[in-house]
Amino acid sequence: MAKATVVLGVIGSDCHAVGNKILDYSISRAGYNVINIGVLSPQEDFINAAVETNADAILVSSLYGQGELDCQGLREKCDEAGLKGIKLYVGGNIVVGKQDFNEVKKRFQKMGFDRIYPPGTSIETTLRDLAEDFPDNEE
Ligand code: B12
Repeated sequence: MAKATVVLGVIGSDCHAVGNKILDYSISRAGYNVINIGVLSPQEDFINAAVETNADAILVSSLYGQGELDCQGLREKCDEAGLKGIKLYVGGNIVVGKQDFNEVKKRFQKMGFDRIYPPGTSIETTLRDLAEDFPDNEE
């Protein structure tokens, strides 16, 4: 495998930009090919970017509390677009308020997400999981 390609963005009507910039910088520096579609991104933009770049993973951020609605159907749309088996990660503040994260995780797993992160997930955790999922990534 050459460099793994990851599509990164903030889904829906969400304009929180700081985490997105940090993820872009850190994941790029760690040797991945990052396609950053930025904030305010509809599901279709994630999918089109992943198809165009033959991506290995989609990393969705959601901070403003509407993540559960915004992420509905993303896995099915990926399948329809020929992105069967693409890794789907989601993180940020993905639900409204403070909820039992185990329950939140189960709901997002049911929606087809492979990795689901609680608020405040560190860059180190993100990079460790990427390295685990893409062990052959070449820097
Ligand atoms: C700054 C900020 C804003 C700014 C954003 C400016 C900008 N353009 O970026 C402004 C003032 C515009 C704003 C607006 C709103 N905000 Co605001 N905002 C924040 C605040 C204070 C900080 C966010 C931030 O930058 N964090 C720093 C970065 C580095 O951290 P991060 O984004 O969490 O990302 C890190 C990790 O989470 C992780 N990560 C993130 N995504 C992913 C994805 C994956 C796959 C992985 C692996 C990891 C990962 O890695 C990142 C880097 O370390 C938070 C509170 C907080 N302390 O988090 C509230 C907060 C996110 N906002 C909140 C809300 C409600 C809003 C508004 C809806 C308020 C309103 N009623 O208008 C609006 C939404 C506007 C919109 N359309 O998006 C709530 C969300 C609550 C919820 N989820 O239930 C929060 C949590 C505040 C709160 N405690 O209530 N906000």
